[in-house]
Amino acid sequence: MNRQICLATNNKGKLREYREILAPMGFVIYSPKDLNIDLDVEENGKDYRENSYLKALAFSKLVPFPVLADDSGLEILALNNFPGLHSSRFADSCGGYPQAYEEIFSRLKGKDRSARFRCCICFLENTTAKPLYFEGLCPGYILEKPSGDHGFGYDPIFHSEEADIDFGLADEETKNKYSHRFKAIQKLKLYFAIG
Ligand code: ITT
Repeated sequence: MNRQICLATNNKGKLREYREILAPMGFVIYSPKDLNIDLDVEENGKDYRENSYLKALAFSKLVPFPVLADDSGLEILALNNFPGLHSSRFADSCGGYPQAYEEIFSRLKGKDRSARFRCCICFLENTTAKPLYFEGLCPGYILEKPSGDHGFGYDPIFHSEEADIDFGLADEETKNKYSHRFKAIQKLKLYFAIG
């Protein structure tokens, strides 16, 4: 497997995590910025898979490497998996993450706080290749108030059950042992028999 990969994301938090997880295995992860690509793909797929494929395909047309795209989100069970596929857009519509946290706290009053992060990776060797998908889940719950400022996105309001830590307090190494992203990457590694 070619160990030079373009990560089709404009999210710096995702980029950091992929590098941290894959660099020790000899992968070189190029960001769109590294390749002078300025592209914002419209995510109008019906689910995480479709969105990850849309992103992978759009970038694959522009780069000479295989592409990995990540579509992910926070799913709150009592809110019918909201914000889910719309996690990033929901934060934008609230005016930022701190405001999105408050909105979630108010919608969750008196409700069960179980939640999970979900990640779907699309690996695309080239524009005509069959896309490969790898998924991971990270179960936990929504905190009563923000805790810490590590990670990105909704990490400061999420407690990971498996890691038994608030992701906002977790160092990268800890989050990357339990996260939805790590689990999806593990499946990709198994598929390609990467040690
Ligand atoms: P790209 O599409 O450019 O990759 P994005 O941030 O828009 O960047 P998504 O559409 O996949 O990516 O939205 C994922 C959102 O889900 C992300 O912006 C966060 O709000 C949330 N999210 C996903 N994984 C997360 C994690 O590990 N920690 C905290 N929030 C996460």
